[in-house]
Amino acid sequence: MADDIIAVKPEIAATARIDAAKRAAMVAAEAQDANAFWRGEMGRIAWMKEPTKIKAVDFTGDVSIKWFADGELNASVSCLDRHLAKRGDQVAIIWEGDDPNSDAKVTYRELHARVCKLANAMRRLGVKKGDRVCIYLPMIVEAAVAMLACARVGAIHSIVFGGFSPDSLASRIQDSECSLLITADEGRRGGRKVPLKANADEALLTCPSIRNVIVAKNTGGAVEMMKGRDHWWDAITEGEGTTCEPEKMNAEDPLFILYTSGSTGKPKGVLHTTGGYMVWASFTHENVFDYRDGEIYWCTADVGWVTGHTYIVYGPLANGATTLMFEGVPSWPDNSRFWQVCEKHKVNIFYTAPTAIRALMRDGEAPVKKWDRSTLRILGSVGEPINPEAWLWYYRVVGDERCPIVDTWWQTETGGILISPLPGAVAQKPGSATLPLPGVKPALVDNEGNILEGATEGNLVILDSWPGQMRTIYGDHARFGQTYFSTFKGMYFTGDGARRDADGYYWITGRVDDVINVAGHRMGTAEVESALVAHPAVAEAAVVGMPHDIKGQGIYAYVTLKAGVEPTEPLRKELVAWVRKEIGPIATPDAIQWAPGLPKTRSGKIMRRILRKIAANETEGLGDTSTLADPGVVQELIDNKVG
Ligand code: 6R9
Repeated sequence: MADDIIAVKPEIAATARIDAAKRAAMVAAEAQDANAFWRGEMGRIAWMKEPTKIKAVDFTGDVSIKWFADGELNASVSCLDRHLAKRGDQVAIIWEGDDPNSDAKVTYRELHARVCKLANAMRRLGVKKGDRVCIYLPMIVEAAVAMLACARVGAIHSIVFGGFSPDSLASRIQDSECSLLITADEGRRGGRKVPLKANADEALLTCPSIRNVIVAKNTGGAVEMMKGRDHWWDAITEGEGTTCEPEKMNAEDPLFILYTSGSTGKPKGVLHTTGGYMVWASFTHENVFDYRDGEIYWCTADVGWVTGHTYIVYGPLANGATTLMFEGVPSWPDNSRFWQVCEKHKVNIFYTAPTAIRALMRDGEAPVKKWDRSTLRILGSVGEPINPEAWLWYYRVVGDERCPIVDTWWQTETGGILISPLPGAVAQKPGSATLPLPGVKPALVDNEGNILEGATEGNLVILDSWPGQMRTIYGDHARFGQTYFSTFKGMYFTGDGARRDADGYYWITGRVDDVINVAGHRMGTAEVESALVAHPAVAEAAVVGMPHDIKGQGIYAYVTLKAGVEPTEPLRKELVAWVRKEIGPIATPDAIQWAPGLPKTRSGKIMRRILRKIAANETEGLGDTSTLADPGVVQELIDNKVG
């Protein structure tokens, strides 16, 4: 089944922006002269001063990545101003609320005015170019307005997902010393309320850099407002004008920071700059989704993740698209919500995560089939490997075998899609992200960094830069080089493993580092471990991913309690709740096993390889355990495996 090939249908190739011949020509042109190729693509965004320099990249030494370095622009102009003449009255954002009876449409002209009003208010509060602004908002139009208003005044936004805890919010604000926080009274998800302002108040107890807070009224729930610090959005923007001079930004000035998990330490502030990111967002959104004027495009991600940044806001708006923003969840009020929204708003392009597909698959075809999906043309997948079974269900049941599926592999660090089929050009294989986009040069290397040829499996690296690549880790350029360019000298290391088949297709096999992917959300096992050991009853903890039918991976924690503490069911529940509170609900452990001891080498290193195998019930081939300080603990853990 995994070897199925679904050829590009002739009628799709005939009308697509890119067919196989065009793709081949693009790949060849970029390989021959990258500068000329990207000079040809840079006109897809609006420049105040056109760049004369295109690519200046060095993956060695201190690592320096620059694109369009002498160009000047403002990202909000590409997303708003330049569309006004032609599409001022076109809907830019369709907002669909958590409550199926609430929705809204915002035209490009209205969006431009709202962005300018907020940008003016921000300037009045003293926000200047280069300042960091934290955004902690639910999926409401204000989130897009806040992002673009930051871009307008040259402030660097740092969005923190609304599901994160006060602690997680605080550490992100502290790391980049944000001076302004933009939040809402409450969020809504699946019929429940999320106390965003209350969380923010708690976080701000330890965030002295924040001078002002702007609060959007969303649910109308009661919140505390601190005099002098907190301002209602409506009040502070009320008297402001609907035009605002855009700050002139250099192409390499930062656009945003987004924190993401790595294998060690605290989350890293991934920094993206303006010119290259915008070109990449526009290029990939248009070509991967074969976007056509007038189409309704829906990406179900949250703006708190990179997918929301690039494929709800910057890419679609740069391309003058109508982008749908959804506040709710796929399972509420019932499990046909996605398809009901597709019918209601006549969605043409639908982009979601495998975890959602797997969850909906369980309920069979009826909830899908009862809604009209005839407007759908392209389906997309992102966030984790999609298993062939889920792929085929998506293809057959949701897309009626009519819509190509683009399985898009990329990362927060890559800014946009790197490996994906182009719907009119590349035959699909269920479960494979297929081939790199023009200009992207993946390779597989062994653990010594030797490049492997042909059909093989190895560590996925990218050999050369593309415009949307991250430029640094905020405030820690040394860690940037260390994390991404030192494992395999002179290559960008993705942290993923992959297989390449005889057709050159890539099959991502998952992370090869200590990052786990739970329902498409990236998490460092180290973060969950440090949350656990912060509990007074816990002496030591080791966290690994375990296979999970719906979420892809679940969180499995081995916990050693302090001497004299009894392992009880109430304590287990308390620890689960503790981690949720420390990090956020996405980090809820699926299993906690009491471990009187953990398998360690004689030098004291926890043997995670063994713990992963036990959690996955793969206890046959545990490999050599003779080097363990105490080989007896392994059998103990196997005998007491949870679930
Ligand atoms: C965009 C995003 C990145 C990690 C990445 C990989 C996994 C994403 C995938 C995929 C297989 C795909 N991943 N897309 N694995 N097939 N189509 O998800 O960014 O949150 O940074 O996660 O997600 O493991 O390394 P991010």
